[in-house]
Amino acid sequence: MADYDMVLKHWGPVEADYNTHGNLVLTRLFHEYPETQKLFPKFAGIAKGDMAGNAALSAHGATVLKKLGELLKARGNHGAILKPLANSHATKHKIPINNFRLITEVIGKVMAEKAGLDAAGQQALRSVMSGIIAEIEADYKELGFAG
Ligand code: CUP
Repeated sequence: MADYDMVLKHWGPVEADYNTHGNLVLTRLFHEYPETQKLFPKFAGIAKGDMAGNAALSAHGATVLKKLGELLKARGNHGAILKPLANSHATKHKIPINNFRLITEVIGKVMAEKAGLDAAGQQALRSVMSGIIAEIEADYKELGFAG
């Protein structure tokens, strides 16, 4: 099965509740990689213990997972989705590229626990994301953002 389909097979539970899963992803990202919390000024001041109930964190987590869902469903035909995302992350949010690798690992773990993504599925997610991240990186270079 193609990597996209291996991940999409487990997308149902994520899609059924983007806010809850999105909060789990960002809360875990900020706990496991504390420096990532500083990337978005509006999240920098949230105490570790308050993350689970933070609506802004849930909302952004939902945004991230919805984007990932769109990318997965496009099965590689995602130029129109990815380009604006890469541009805004280079010029507006200034998110260094390695953070996409970190969030990929966290999404894999959350999906393993909440959506039954197995080891092969996690590998498929890494593979899909490494292609996407390479495209973001190429775009960053074009824009002169070191990333
Ligand atoms: O949109 C947004 O916000 C993003 C999403 C995505 C992109 C690309 C691919 C996938 C997804 N984001 Cu936000 C991202 C990120 C964050 O938040 C954090 C960290 C890292 C990354």
